[in-house]
Amino acid sequence: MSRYLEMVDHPSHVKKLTMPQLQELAEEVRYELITKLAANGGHLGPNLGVVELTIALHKVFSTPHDKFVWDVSHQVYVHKLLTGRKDRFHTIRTTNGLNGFALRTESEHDCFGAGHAGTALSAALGMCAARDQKGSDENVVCIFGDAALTNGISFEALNNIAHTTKKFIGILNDNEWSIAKNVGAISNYLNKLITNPRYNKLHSDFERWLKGWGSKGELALRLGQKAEEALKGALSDVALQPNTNKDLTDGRGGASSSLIFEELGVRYFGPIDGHDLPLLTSVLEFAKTCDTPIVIHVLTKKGKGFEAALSQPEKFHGLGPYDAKTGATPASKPGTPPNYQDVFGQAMVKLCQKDNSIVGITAAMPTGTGLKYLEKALPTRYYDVGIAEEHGVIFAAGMATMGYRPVVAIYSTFLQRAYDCIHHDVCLQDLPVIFCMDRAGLSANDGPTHHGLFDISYLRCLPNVIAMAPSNEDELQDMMFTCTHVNHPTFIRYPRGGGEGVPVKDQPKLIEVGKAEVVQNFSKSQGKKVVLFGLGNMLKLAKQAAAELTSEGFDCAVINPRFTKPIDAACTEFFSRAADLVVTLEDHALMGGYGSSVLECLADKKISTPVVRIGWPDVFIEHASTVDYLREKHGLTVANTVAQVKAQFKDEKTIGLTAVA
Ligand SMILES: Cc1ncc(C[n+]2csc(CCOP(=O)(O)OP(=O)(O)O)c2C)c(N)n1
Repeated sequence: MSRYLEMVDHPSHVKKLTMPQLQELAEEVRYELITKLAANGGHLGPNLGVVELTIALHKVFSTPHDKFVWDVSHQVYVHKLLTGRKDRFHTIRTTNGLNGFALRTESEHDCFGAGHAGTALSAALGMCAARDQKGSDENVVCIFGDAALTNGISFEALNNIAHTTKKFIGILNDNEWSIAKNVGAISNYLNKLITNPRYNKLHSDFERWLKGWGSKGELALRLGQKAEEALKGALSDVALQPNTNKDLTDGRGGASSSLIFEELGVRYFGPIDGHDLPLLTSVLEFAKTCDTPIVIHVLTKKGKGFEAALSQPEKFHGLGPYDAKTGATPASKPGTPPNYQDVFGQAMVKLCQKDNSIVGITAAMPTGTGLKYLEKALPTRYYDVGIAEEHGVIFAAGMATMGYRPVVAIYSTFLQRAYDCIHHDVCLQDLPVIFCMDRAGLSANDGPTHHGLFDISYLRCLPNVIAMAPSNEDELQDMMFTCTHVNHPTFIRYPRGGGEGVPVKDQPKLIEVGKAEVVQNFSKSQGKKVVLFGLGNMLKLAKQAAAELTSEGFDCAVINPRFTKPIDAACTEFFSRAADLVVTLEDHALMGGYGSSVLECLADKKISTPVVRIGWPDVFIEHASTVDYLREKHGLTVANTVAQVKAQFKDEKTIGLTAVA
């Protein structure tokens, strides 16, 4: 079936194909994406949108010599298929399989890894600067989405391009969608560009500009004219419509234009149809000859070629398994506990209905965080700031100074972007911003870019922080309610996916700040005393380990610490003095995490009880099919906890009434 895809084991093979063959290849790639991703899911929609663009890039440029820098890099599946990874493509996002993002260690064709948005323009510009320093001749092509463009770093890079290099090729892949619909003034501006009659004027400017280049300009002009000819044809197919809207004037006598790019010293070219292969290849050929920074505005359709994905761009941005024919996704099994994100979203609506000072803020993740419930129920209390975590956090700080209780709903890993804002704008001013950190723990299929394993460490060193982790979904709601009564920055971390299945109360209750919950006290049996502090979702594991240890003669206490800052020093001291061994369990990096805070507490109080810490080791944890696989591999299991406890007592003859195994 896949006649041409079969032939492509290296991008150089793409160059050998004729235009009709490339068009066939595009169809085959689409089929491959739709059918191979169905089993495990993935970023189907964005990849269906860049099929022609990626083929054209490989037709015109030559990786690994030339560099493709993809923003977020969730749209590199086609690139993977064309760069010698098609035989492993079905393994993408699974244990030991291909990573779902660009990964330098995976292929020489992946020159820059990513997973977080907004990094591509800076990285590509750095590569251009290095190339210029070396005097080498690589083309550096940066592919960034319309939502990635709204990110602050993208603009920081754009601000620097013209005075850093003469040769920079940017491709603005505009499909009008972030994960949800793209928001904000930049998004509106791009829409104006698409529908702007001034476009034609720009192209005559462009011609004049090319003529100034002498002999090199001649070639460029020939290619440019070819491209323009093709463009004119394409434009009617794309979105160019006469623009009669007076509101779109730009204050300079013309309609709103591509001035943002042009004023930044970057030539703007477009918009062009991103599914027209001949057009794309000729425009990219032309771009190759440009000795001035250039941005090509490419219009694509997220989900192109698959009806279900076209009609539901948000769902098909990234999803689990689906039916390759209909796009239907399996319904969750009856009795499945609700996801934390849904409990969060519904609790937000309840809290906001009772307290007018509470508002919700998301950085382009209304569905992933669950804040979409608030958007629907109380739209005026909901803010989507776009992919702009730093801005979102400082925006929240601003609102807090005016008496509001902003709740920043954010993934743990994306909050890293806003670290200085947490420090300088929220904590230093001791403002009551509430951070609800979803995905605090593993995001197994995504891998290291998305695992939220560092927030306890990076927050715990900041004064004024109050940080906590619920052990179930009801406690999440209680913690949210509690945070609305605390006049300091508060942070709640909870994992991806389902809760524990406990009922969520109608009315949340206040929790005492800094107080742990004693789940199980020592039984005063003869056995060696082990206290297990199981943080957040690890409380369940602590209970299971305690049950097993108890059956082997140990006397166990189990604590739900609730707070990672301040930790409950009195409880920690009491149980650690009483115990022969302390065990801490956390779904977080061991380095600087909750266990470290217990060690510090014990050191300060001169308590010499040994401590076993269970958590993630000091490496970036890889991606895998399941959380369970990674927990097994890295020892976050009941079996390893029990084994480590027993190892502490290996020289003892008995641990109570039973002999040590
Ligand atoms: C810093 C950061 N915040 C949020 C995200 C989550 N995220 C992944 S892709 C995406 C939308 C990207 O949209 P765009 O750049 O337009 O590319 P498209 O998916 O439309 O091709 C978002 C918000 C992220 N990866 N990084």
